[in-house]
Amino acid sequence: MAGEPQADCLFCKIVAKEVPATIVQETDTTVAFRDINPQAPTHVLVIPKAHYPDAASLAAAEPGIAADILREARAVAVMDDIVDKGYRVVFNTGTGAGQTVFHAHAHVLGGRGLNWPPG
Ligand code: D5M
Repeated sequence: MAGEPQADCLFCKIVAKEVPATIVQETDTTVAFRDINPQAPTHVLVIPKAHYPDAASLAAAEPGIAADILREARAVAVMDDIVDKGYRVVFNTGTGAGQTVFHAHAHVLGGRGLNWPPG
């Protein structure tokens, strides 16, 4: 069923604490943890506890939780003191855009200058 944990999903296992992660924030609906392969001094993933394969399907089914993700992304930036310098929130959506884990997640990146356009 939509939103239910998936047995073969890495991020569902992080939500369930079956796989360790450096969790920095947790709410009723979201978990934020440091990316295992950081691309910037701050590189945190904010995910819904519910399983949706990407941000678009999350927003369609649970717009309130999608808003929670954006609010928590900002809270990460405040926590890591990167708001003044600027930071980026990225939802890779689809294999062609670089998505490798098919549980919706926002990348929160900052702490260094970020180029545009991204690669
Ligand atoms: O982003 C998926 C991201 O997930 C990628 O930047 C690596 C990260 N990742 C993968 N496994 C882990 C674990 N175990 N802990 C923390 N971070 C992890 P995508 O946009 O799908 O390419």
